[in-house]
Amino acid sequence: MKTNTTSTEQAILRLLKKESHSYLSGQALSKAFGISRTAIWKHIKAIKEMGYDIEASPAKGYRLNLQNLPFNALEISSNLKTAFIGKDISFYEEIESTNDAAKEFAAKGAKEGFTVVADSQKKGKGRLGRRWESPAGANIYTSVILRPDIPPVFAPQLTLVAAVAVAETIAKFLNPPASPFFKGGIKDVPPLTEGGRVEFLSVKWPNDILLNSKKVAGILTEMSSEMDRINFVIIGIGVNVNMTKKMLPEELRQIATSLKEEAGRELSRINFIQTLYLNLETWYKRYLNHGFELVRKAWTGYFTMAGKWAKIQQMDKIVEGIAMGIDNDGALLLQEKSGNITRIISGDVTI
Ligand code: BT5
Repeated sequence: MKTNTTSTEQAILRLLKKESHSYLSGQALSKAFGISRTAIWKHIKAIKEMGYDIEASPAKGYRLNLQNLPFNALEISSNLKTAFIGKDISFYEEIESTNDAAKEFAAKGAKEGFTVVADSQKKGKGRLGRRWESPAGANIYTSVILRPDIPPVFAPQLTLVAAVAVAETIAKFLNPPASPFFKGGIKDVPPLTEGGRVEFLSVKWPNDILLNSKKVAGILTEMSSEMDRINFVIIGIGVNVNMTKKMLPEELRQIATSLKEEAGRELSRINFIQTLYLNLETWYKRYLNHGFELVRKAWTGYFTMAGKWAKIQQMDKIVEGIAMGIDNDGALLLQEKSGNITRIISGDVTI
């Protein structure tokens, strides 16, 4: 599928969107753009190749179906309310890994807020060389370049910043509040819970988001730094939006889920990623301006595992104890049988 548009195609699309309630004749378009009807027809053909659903009637003209807009950079950018995240988007139908691509862009000097988005990944990455299943046409795979002026040791806190942003985005789509934000652009998002079976949303330390105890999103933070300063951080986010269980390998079907599986209906990936970028930007700015405490509080609000017995698989050992929450640095606090409280900096948690 074609993923880039010329400026004329973008202008035609804007007009088609504005006039989507009725047909626009080839003649009217030709007059509006000062080009022949054949040229218009060619542009429309190119726009259709991008996945836009345009009805063409020889008698009436062209009409765009707004209900079925393709997932691409142009749609993600239109009406995006952020100041810098997603202002520049590099979009791919298929890519190895958005994190790897973002790293290359960052190394070449891409600005803070530059994002990579893909419809599918061939080598989607989890932590420690694990694989992130990334089927096409259903989910969100995006990587955001950040250049925070913080000491490198604090970088893991950014995973928690992103986790709060993802959890908040999911929460908004489950039950959107009548906030001013929803009045501006991302309106008409119906509550996902209607007819669905969403019971709870939780964060799992350090990088998972769970819906009804199954993984719905994961975050992979990577960094390039000197001893005392960060060159860039890549926040990679994968959210299972409209994926069905069948799109996953057998062994993941019990532990993974999607918003659609839990809520019982499709969701607009465009609306979702726009909200996600806005929430990420808001939490990132809050973190830079006010420190980690606000993030810690918000994250703790989604941490439903507090007080539960947890097992932490680390590189060389397993630690067990009661999950207490996170400390001021973002480390997991675990009360071991002896009563000692251990700070966990890395590892995989099972409850
Ligand atoms: C993660 O790793 O959860 C981080 C996932 C980050 C993915 C994004 S997508 C955009 C960006 N580009 C990339 O290449 N990556 C990032 P981890 O905690 O290691 O979890 C990996 C484990 O989750 C796997 O071993 C599976 O058990 C499970 N898993 C794999 N694919 C999944 C999926 N689509 N949904 C839910 N669970 C999945």
